[in-house]
Amino acid sequence: MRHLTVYLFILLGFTLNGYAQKKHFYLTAKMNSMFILDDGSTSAFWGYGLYNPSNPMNGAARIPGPTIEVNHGDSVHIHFFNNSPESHTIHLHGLDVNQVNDGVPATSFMIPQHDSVTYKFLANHTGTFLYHCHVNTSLHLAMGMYGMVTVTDTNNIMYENGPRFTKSYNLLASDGMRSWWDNPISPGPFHLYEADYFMINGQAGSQLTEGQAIKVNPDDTVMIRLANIGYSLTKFIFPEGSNPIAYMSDGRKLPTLLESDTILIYPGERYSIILRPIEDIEDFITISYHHMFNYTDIGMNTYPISIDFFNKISENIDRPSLIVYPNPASSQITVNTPLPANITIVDVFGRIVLQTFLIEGANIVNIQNIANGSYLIYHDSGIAAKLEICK
Ligand SMILES: [Cu+2]
Repeated sequence: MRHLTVYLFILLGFTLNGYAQKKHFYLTAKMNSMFILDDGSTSAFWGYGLYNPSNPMNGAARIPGPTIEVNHGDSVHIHFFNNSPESHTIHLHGLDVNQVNDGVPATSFMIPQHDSVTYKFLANHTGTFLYHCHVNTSLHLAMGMYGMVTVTDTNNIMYENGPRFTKSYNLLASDGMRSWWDNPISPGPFHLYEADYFMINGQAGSQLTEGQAIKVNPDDTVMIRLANIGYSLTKFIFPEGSNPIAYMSDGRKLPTLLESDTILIYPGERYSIILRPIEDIEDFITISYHHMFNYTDIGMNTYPISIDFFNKISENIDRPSLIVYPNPASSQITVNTPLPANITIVDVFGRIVLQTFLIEGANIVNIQNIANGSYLIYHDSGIAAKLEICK
């Protein structure tokens, strides 16, 4: 009977786990690849690509390597085939893997030319991770051997009891040194690496076009996975009113939410943010790249973002503003509204903490029962304001 109970628990566990399954990826490494730079010229690089398992020699590489997208609970198998003269590995950066699957040559093994291996791991944490080659890392990574790993909950929840999102985007920052790309045979010494080409998702400058814009429609809750696999410190600066909130870093929930329009990301770090916009925006996220020793500004990219926050009613009114004071507030606020309507106070998790009807003009709203923290006040007409509660 006890055995049956254990068996039932295991069975139940698998059922509750939902859609967990085996996911297979076929990744190759290539060294004689070419890609197009922002100025229209081409450059050599080394990188990862997908191959068809029926013909491992056919894969083509790209910068960054293909994103390994899996669901929480999946058992992930990466079948790696090295189609290049140098030895390589796949190091699963930030993922809980055992030593044999870690891709660090000193503690596991390298994959020589035309050899293959299957790296395996269980995607037991949602979040944003990276992978890169760990052979002569300074050179192989700078040559382009990296990519992103995303682990997503099937219900689009960031983590257990975390916020829900409806849409997500990935922004992977990286850099390169053109003289190394042109002549990878004698790049050293490694400390002379000076990045002079800066990318987001393998593209730079004018290659980052409107077509790739982050688009937020009125019903969207957008998550953005930010990561840096370059050798520079990156600074992501969001337009005012887009209201990014970082909930996770390095594949784990942050102990304190980070609410800032500027997010600093050091090499190897990742942040998962959700946008809680309070206005319409047609602008850019600015990504600046800084030297790791002296923090000088060495590069910049802009990534288009388009937020359609206002609902239909608001299109007919003359974009009035919602005035809230005092702010920060402790026990009550005055909300000055141009139109009679409902207001909804929402916390950073998107949970409604108060909803009340307001008349035109000044209204006093009691907030005594709301805990300290940051909130957004949405007005039915489509306007909104930030509110800090501090008792
Ligand atoms: Cu390598």
